[in-house]
Amino acid sequence: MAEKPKLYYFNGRGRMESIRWLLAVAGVEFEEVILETREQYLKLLEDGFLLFQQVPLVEIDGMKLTQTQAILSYLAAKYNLYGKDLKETALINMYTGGISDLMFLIMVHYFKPAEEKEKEIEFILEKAKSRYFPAFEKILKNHGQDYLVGNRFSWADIHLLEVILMVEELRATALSEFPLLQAFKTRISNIPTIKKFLQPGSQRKPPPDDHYVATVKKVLQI
Ligand code: GSN
Repeated sequence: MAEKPKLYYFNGRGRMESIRWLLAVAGVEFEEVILETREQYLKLLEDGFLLFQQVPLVEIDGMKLTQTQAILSYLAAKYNLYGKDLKETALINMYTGGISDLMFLIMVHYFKPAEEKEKEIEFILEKAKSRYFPAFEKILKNHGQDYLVGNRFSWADIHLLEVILMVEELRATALSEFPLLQAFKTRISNIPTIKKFLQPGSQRKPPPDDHYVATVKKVLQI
């Protein structure tokens, strides 16, 4: 039997969280190596595991993969969540690219000084509600299917649900003007592997706290 994928990252979401989501939703068990110290990171560098001296790192199928996008594309293709042809894959790339841009805004705001955070949250919510959510509401309306691409479940659906939940953590009412996204959220959350991942005790990480931010800064010396 193939070994379980091994994920090297901090004990928090960051760039690894979408990888955890994809694996969990595909029903794949994975192991995690949690980086807590500078020494662990330096050891990975010394061993030549980090091509560009960066994490996330995922050991899978005899490869040591870095670059989040490359890892996600590999997993999406491997687990049949990447469309039925090149055109569907292009749409999935376009949709997930936009979602990742919004996720990145959320991810980095946790690292901003406390006095800038409120303003940053308002900026993120404004972008979500005026740019990203209307785009996906329109896609769902025009496409008229349960899923974003084709008529089957894909990585785009997983990624959209992940970002919806991230935005709702910042403002619980964020979806109030987007009825199709509300229905999408309910539908996708009920897919058995997702339902399981959303329950306590799964490998899903909580929103970043001060300890997580301090650990990342300490390990990377940033
Ligand atoms: O998407 C990717 O995996 C890369 N294009 C960027 C990865 C990256 O920036 N990793 C950071 C830590 S995770 N969060 O942002 C990292 O390892 N930074 C150390 C460094 O020296 O760049």
